[in-house]
Amino acid sequence: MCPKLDPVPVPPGAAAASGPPEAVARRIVHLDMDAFFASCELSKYPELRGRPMVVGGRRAAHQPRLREDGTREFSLLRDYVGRGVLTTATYEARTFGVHSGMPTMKAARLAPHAVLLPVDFDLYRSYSRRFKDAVRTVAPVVEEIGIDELYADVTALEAGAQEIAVRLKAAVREATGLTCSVGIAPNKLLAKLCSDLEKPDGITILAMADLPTRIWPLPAARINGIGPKASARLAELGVATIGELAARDQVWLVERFGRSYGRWLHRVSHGVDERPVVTYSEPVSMSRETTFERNLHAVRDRAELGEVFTRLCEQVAADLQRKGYVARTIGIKLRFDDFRTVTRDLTLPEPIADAKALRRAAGSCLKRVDLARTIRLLGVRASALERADGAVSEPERQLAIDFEPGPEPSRQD
Ligand code: DCP
Ligand code: MG
Repeated sequence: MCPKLDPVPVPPGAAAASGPPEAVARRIVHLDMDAFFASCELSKYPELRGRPMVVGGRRAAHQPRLREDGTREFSLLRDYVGRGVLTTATYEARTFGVHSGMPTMKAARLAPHAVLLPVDFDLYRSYSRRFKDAVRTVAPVVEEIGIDELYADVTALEAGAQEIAVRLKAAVREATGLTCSVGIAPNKLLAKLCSDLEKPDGITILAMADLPTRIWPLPAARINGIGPKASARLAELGVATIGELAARDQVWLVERFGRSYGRWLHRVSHGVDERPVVTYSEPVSMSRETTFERNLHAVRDRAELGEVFTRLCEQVAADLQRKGYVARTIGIKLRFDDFRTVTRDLTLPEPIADAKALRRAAGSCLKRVDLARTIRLLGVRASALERADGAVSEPERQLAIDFEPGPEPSRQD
C-alpha cells in the first residue's frame, strides 16, 4: 500500500490560469530537549552540573543518600552490577563514549567515575508537560511525538524563523530551566534531521537549497524509517549517505526495495515530505515491561514471576484508567535466556481497563507459551484502545487523512 499524501494546500485565489497552483511554503519546527532525563535530574541535584552523569539505575540501589552534613552521596557507575541499560547520559558523560541504550555495565567500563542516578519517570513526565505547554504559548499548532520532542507548524506566524526559534527556546527555558535544540525547515523530515545538527542548545534553520550541503552528507540511517536492515542493504549496494541515496534513480531503488519503499526512499532523499503537523492523536497501545535482575523460571520462581506479572498488569491498568482508555486486545511479551522473544495476544469481546481482568487475559496468553527456558524479560501490552467514555474523538477525522510517518516495511525489512 502506498502512503496517501495530503493534497498540497493551495492559498485562496492561487489557482492561476497559467500552470499548476503553487504550494504554500511551510515552516515546520522540530524541538528536542537536550539530554532530557539527565537534565531533569540536574535540576534536582544542581551540584552535579558539569560532572559526567548517566540515568539508568534502580531506585532502591542508586538513590542518592543525604549525609549528616547535608551534602549528598551519589552512586558511581563503577559500582553498578546488573543488566540494565542507560536511558541517557549528560554531554560530559558522552565524551567518554557512553550513550542511550548502552548496557550500564559497559558504560561503567568507559566512564567508571560517572554518577549513576535511578530513573524517575514522574519527574520527566512533569517536565515534559511543562515544556510542551511553554512551546504552545509561542507556537500553538503542536504535534507531540515523544516525551522530549514535538513538531510545530509555524507557517502562520509573522516572525522570522530565527526569532521564532529564539522565542521557543526562551519560553522552554523560562518554564523548565532546561535547554533544547530547534530545527526549522520546510517539512517534518528536514526539521527533525536539522534539529540534531547543532545539539545541544542549538538552532538550525534549513531551506531546500541547503539540502546538498547540510543533509546529503549525513548517513542514510539518520532518516526515521531507514532502519538497521534497510541501511545494511543500502550499504551493500554502496549507498552510505543521504546524498548517495539521492543520486540513485527511482527505478533502481524500486527494483531493489519494492514499489512503495523504493519510492519513499527516493522522496525522502530529496527532502520531500508532505505530512501535516497533526495536533491530536490517539495512543495506539500502552505497555509496561521489565528485565529481571536474574533470569526467572516459570516453575522454580513461580511466586516471584507471578508477583511481577501482576504488578505489570496493575501498572498497565493504571495507565489506561489515568488516560481514560479501555483495551480490547491484551498481549504479553517474553524474552528468554537465549534472547528469543515471543509475543501472544488475546482479543476480548468487551474492552477492559481493570487490573484483575487484564491479569486474567494476560495469564491466558502466558499459558500459550512453552516456558521450559528461563525468562529475562516480561512485558504486558494493551492495544485496540477505545475511549472509556465512548466518545469518538473529533480528530479521528484528521488522522484519517494523515499518513503514517515513515514507510511501510520493505521486502527486506
Ligand atoms: N531514552 C531512553 N532510552 C533510549 C533513548 C532515549 O530511555 N534508548 C529516553 C532518555 C532520553 C529521552 O528518552 O533523555 C529523550 O531521548 P533523546 O534521544 O532525545 O535523547 P536525549 O534527550 O537524552 O539527548 P539529546 O540531547 O541527544 O536529545
Ligand atoms: Mg532529546
